[in-house]
Amino acid sequence: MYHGHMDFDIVFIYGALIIRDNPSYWNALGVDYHCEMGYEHHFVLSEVYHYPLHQFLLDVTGKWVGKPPIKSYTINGLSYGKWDKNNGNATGYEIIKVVPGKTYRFRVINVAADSLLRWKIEGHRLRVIEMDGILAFPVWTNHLEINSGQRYSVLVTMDKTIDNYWIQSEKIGGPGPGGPDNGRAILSYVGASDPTRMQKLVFPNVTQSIKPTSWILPQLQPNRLLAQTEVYKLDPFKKSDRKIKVDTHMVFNDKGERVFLINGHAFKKPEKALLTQVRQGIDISKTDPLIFEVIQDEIVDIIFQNRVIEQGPCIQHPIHLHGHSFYIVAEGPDVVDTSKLDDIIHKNLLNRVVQFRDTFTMFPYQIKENTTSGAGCGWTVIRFLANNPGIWLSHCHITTHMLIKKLFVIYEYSHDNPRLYNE
Ligand SMILES: [Cu+2]
Repeated sequence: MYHGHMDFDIVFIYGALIIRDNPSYWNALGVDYHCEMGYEHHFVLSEVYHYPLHQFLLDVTGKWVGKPPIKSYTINGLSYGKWDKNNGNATGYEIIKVVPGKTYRFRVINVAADSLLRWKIEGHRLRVIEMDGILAFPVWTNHLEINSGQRYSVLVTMDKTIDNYWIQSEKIGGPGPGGPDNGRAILSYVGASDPTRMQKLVFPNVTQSIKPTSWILPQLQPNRLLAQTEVYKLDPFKKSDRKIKVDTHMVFNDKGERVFLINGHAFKKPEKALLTQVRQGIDISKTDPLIFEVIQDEIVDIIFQNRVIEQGPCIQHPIHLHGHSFYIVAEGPDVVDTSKLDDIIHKNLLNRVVQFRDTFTMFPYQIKENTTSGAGCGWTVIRFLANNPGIWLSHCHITTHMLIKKLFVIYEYSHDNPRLYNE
């Protein structure tokens, strides 16, 4: 996917960026991963607020008012029913025509500014084969749990009665009200009656949140046997050379603004672009405690600690690291005990599958009595190989969190090219 990254641009500037595999490669993969050429479609999930942008920014980054509710979910930019008072601008849902009996690869992309979504197709099973560009051992499911910034591919066989079926995005997880119920598209078998894009819906009941423990997608295991050898340069069992702790706590500052502190600091927007500074020979890691230096070819662990926010509960965060895929090597409730971490990671790697991707969900582990601001809300450790020198942002993919500084920088130093500059 691509999307705007400044302010709230993500709700206006986004789309699918699809890199297709070489068909000869697909033929070698076998039936579990196979769909015929051309039987593909993508679904970009987003959201609309129906609220003035300047006011939105002010409500979130100024004295805390809170973010307005999401009024519409869209699939491929389309939705129905809540675009304005008279519904005059509604374009109606997207209709995807499919050939009965064929197997399709559907790419599902969540570029929503905020929402963790469940995505499903009425009556159809999904075979998940890819997460964030990494091929996985296929897992069967009735729905995807897809967080902001995440991508999946699923194979779906059109083996049901010739008819029209709902495709649905709905909000899961997180505190507060559920999301809007108009995140729909229509799967229409060739030979079925023409569906109307604008039909009023009788919505099936929106089901309640799924507990993190019953989630399906943590089962997804990268399939290292397949030919993506370029991406698997790191054996997750190799111990890290460097550990970076990222301990976040959302508080109110003295102006009444909400702000995320990381290790007690709020990220300062640099006065000059960081890349420019590096090219001028400045060691940017000395300019801000939230610019973490790593050295090319190091194995790096980032330990993310989540905490109860001020005047609020534990919340989930979709965390993205630019420039790298990583293993999610450990996670747990409360506060991480770093003295035992290497052991925990090793046992974890022996006993369960670990995902390899570029955006993960930090689950909001909530210990009931722990509702004081700053109490532990769970932690996650990711492990990556520093094989891509540059200046890389890591941030929460909830845009309002990023706006209030849930972000930091990995400065990946290269001995061969210390100024990151090709003459
Ligand atoms: Cu967040």
